[in-house]
This record gives sequence, C-alpha cells and structure tokens, in this order.
Amino acid sequence: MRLTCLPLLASFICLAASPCVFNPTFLFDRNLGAAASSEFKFKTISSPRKDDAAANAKLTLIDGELDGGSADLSALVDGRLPSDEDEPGANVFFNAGSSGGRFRMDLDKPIDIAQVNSYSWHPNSRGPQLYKLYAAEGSEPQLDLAPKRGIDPATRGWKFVATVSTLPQSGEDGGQYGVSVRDASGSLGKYRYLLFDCYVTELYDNWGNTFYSEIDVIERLHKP
Ligand SMILES: [Ca+2]
Ligand SMILES: [Ca+2]
Repeated sequence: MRLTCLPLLASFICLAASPCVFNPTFLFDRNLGAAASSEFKFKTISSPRKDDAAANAKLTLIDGELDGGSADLSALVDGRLPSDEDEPGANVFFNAGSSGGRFRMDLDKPIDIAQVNSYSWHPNSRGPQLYKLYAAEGSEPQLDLAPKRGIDPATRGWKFVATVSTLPQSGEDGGQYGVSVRDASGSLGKYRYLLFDCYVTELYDNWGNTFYSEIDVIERLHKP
C-alpha cells in the first residue's frame, strides 16, 4: 500500500470504529402548567432517580456562594424533589445578584458515564439551565480540582463536555426543566469528577440563578 493512502485508511477506520469523535450533546424537555408536578415526568427525558451513580457523590463548592435560602449542595443528589414550583429549600441556587459559580461532584471512583441529567423548577427566570460541564478521570497531569472562575478548567486537566442552555429564544422562561447530556456513542467517558460551571439565566434583575433540584449520573451498563 502506498503511504499516501494511509490517512484515508485511518479516517475510514475511525468512521467504522465510531466513536472516534467526542461530541456530546444535550437534550432537554420542559413542563409547563399542570404538566409540571413533583414527579418531574417528562415526555423525552427520564425522571430523576434516587439510586443513580451520583446518589453517594460528594459535592464541593469551588467558586461563588450559595444563596442563604438555598439547600446544601447535597440536595442535588438526595433523590428528593421539590413539591411545587417555588420551593427554595428543596433546590440549590447561587446567591441573588451573583453571576453563578462552580461546584465539583466526586463519584469516589471513575465510572463509565452514559448520561448526566440535571433538573430544575421555577415559575420564571430561575427555571432554565445554563452551565458548562467538565469532567476528569482523576489521574490527569496537573489536574486542578478547584479552578476558580476566570480559569478555564480545560487548561487545568479537565475535559470540556458540553455547554447546556435551555434558555427559550422568546417568551416566558419559567417551568420545569429536564436536561440530559449524552454522546451518540453511548458513553461520555470514564470519570470520577464532574465540574459544573453555572451561569445566571438573565441579567435584568437579581433573580437569574437557577433552582437546581437534582443531578443524576447514569452509569453505562456493560453486558457481562
Ligand atoms: Ca439522584
Ligand atoms: Ca434533590
């Protein structure tokens, strides 16, 4: 075989042995009115779970401050859900007037992650979700487990996974949101740590930090 064919062959093998390209996407669904209940049932996104791979995860604030009315970070993985659309104590949200912040999820050991699913609920601007998701296996050289805002985690050992935005293009932004970050290959990769870099959904007033109700990590199941 002539050497000039090798790049073509390599790309063919790459396509045939998909996935070679890491290209996670996110799906989301939104419940309005009576469709939004404490059961968080969506048409296209699975409901939050109590027994997912994040159930015993340890959460650590990296940057920013939680609002005085927010629940502790552990509420993100406790399997409990708010019973109505404006229940601060059952949600995690950053300080009013702030631009959000960062927290880390530690799964204790690297697991093959199929989906990262996040859920929120609020009658207006604290409903939609806007965050960047990063992941790390734990053994990356020079991994900084707590990069502050202003530092791109991708320069500190983290892998950028996706930017999640459920902001409506127009109209009301309230409601109950379910997000699922996933990759066409079925796996986002094998990671111990996840970093959530959360942003306000609007800057018109002080009330743009999302009410996050739960974050599930779904492990990819391997057939024996
Ligand atoms: Ca859960
Ligand atoms: Ca919860």
